[in-house]
Amino acid sequence: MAIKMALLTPNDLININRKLQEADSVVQKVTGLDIKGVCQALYGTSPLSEKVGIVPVTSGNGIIGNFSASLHAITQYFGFDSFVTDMPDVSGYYEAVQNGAEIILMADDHTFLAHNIKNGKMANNQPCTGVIYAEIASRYLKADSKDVLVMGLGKVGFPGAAQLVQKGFRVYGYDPDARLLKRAVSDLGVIPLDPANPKKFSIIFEATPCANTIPETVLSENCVLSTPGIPCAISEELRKKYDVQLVAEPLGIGTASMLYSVL
Ligand code: NAD
Ligand code: 2YG
Ligand code: MG
Repeated sequence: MAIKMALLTPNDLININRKLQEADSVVQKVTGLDIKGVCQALYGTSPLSEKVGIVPVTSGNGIIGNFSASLHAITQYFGFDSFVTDMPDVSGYYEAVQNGAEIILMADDHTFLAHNIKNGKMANNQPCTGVIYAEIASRYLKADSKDVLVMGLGKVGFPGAAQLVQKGFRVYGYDPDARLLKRAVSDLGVIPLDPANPKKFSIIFEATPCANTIPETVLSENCVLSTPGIPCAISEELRKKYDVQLVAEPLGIGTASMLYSVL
């Protein structure tokens, strides 16, 4: 069975270093911490130049141009000692371990993992991405209340919503998939957002593969929108109109969360 999923494209990853630096300065402005600082606070860890082996994987839709090179740039940015293997797949894994990798990073179409083969810890990109984007949103220094909106309650959104509930926020949520919305209500105590009775938020976390998922009715002036979703949840026009502080980056923030979580 073919499962529809949103894969990265080489174009999403162009200028990854610049995108990461720009995201880092927004995170600093919003939270007072940089991405490293948020990861450290979240997991209580910090890198000591751990050696990371990045293994290209050819299965399914195959190699994504710029993916391994972007992981190489991202891991260096966060203070890891990383390399991309020459060979892909099983031969690449063998090469990574043979060359001293302590942490393996690799992805097929369904799973992007970090595995620390020294301490046994393993991380999955989807929950790690949800948790870090939610954590960044939750640290908004100028939030006007404990109310947050979560748009999209799938593989990334649900763990992010759980993080916000665990931190004591009042979490409003919406997903057009009624089963997912129901699960978030019953498992997490999420309050369903009533589209007929909208409310304004100063903190919004979005995790959907769709554009324009944030209606004007929920935006407040200078609100934070923390979103890993591709394409972006908000139009440039609405972002400007409400002076929205947008935290959005295609790969680096989620990867940092995975790596810090396995240290
Ligand atoms: P998913 O399919 O598991 O969940 C997405 C959810 O969004 C679905 O439940 C869907 O019903 C919901 N949705 C669709 N339209 C909506 C709308 N208008 N309002 C509210 N909800 C809506 O996908 P996922 O694995 O959670 O990934 C979400 C997005 O995050 C994708 O675009 C994915 O590529 C991206 N992603 C980015 C990073 C990153 O580092 N930036 C990392 C992982 C995933
Ligand atoms: O090794 C390669 O080049 C490919 N096998 C990588 C495949 C990655 C597929 N996953 C995605 O595109 C993302 N949805 C997950 C990555 C998180 C950042 N959005
Ligand atoms: Mg990211």
